[in-house]
Amino acid sequence: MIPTTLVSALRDAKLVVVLTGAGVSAESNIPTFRDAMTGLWARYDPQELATPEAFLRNPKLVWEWYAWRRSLCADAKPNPGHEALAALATHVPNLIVVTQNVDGLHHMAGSRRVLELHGNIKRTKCLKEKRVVESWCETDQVPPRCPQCDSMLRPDVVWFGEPLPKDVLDRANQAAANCDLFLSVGTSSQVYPAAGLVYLARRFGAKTAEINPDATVQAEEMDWAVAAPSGEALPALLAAAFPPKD
Ligand code: BV8
Repeated sequence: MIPTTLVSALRDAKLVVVLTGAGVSAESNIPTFRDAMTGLWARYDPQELATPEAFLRNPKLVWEWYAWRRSLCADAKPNPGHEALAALATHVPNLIVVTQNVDGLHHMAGSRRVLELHGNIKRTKCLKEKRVVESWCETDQVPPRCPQCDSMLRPDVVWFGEPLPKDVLDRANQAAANCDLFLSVGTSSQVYPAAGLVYLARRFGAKTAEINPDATVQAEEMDWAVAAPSGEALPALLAAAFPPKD
C-alpha cells in the first residue's frame, strides 16, 4: 500500500509537515464536512453555518450546531491514524502536524507540535472581546452570554470569511517552506489558505504525498497519492519506515 520511495523519503526527512483534515477524524466517528449533513443537520450546508453572518442571523441555530458537534468530539477517541502521527514524531527529527480539524484529537493522541489552523471547538470566546471564556452562567439564553460584557459567546473556531490566527498561519507557512516531506492527509484540499500549503512546500523543494481514499484535486500534483484510509495508511507508513525493534 505504501510506495517504498515514500518510505525512504520519510526515513531521510529532517522536517516533516503533516496537514490533516476531517478525514483523519472520520475513523473516530466524527463526520467529515462532506458527510456531516446527516440526520437533523441534513438540510444545512456547513459552509452556510460556519460563517459569522450565519451566527449573527441565527445565533441559536449555529450555537446548537456547534453544541451537537462538540458532543461528538467529547465522545471521540484518537484512532490509529492520530496515534501513528504521534509515534512518527518520536522517530523523525522534526514533525509538525498542521490541522484543519477543531476536535483536539491530535493533542489527545500525544502529538506535541500541533498547529490548529481553524481553532478548537472545545474553546468558547466572547463575540465582542474575542477573549476565551472558560465558564459562564447557564441560563435559558442560547447562546449564553459573556460574564464580563454580556455579549453573546461563540465557538473559538475560524469561520469561512474570517482570517486564520496570524501567528499560527505564519508558523504553518514557515514549516511548509522548510520541510523535506509534506503529507496531506484526510482533506478534500478545497479550503484555503490551508490547501495552499502544499504548493509552498513544493516551491521550496519538498516531496509531497496525499493520503485519502478518494483522490483530491491535488492528487495529480503530488509525488505520491496513497488511496487508503489514514487509520490504515499512517500505521503502515510508520511500520515500514521505522519497524519495531524485536
Ligand atoms: C479566509 C472551522 C480571508 C469551523 C473551517 C469569500 C470570502 C472570504 C474567504 C473566501 C471566500 N471565498 C473563498 C474563500 C476562502 C475560504 C475557502 O477556502 N472557501 C472554500 C470553500 C472555497 N477560506 C476562508 O474563508 C478562510 N479564511 O480565507 O480569510 C480573510 C483574510 C483577512 C480578513 C478577512 C478574511 C477560513 C477557512 C476556515 C473555515 N473553517 N473550520 C468549523 O469546523 O466549523 S473549515 C472546515 O471545512 C474544516 O475545518 C475543514 O478545513 C474544512 C473541510 O475540509 P476537510 O477537512 O478537507 O474536510 P472535507 O469533509 O472537505 O474532506 C474530508 C476528506 O477526507 C475527503 O477528501 C474524504 O475523501 C477524506 N476521507 C474520508 N474518510 C477518510 C478520509 N481520508 C483519510 N482517511 C479516511 N478514513
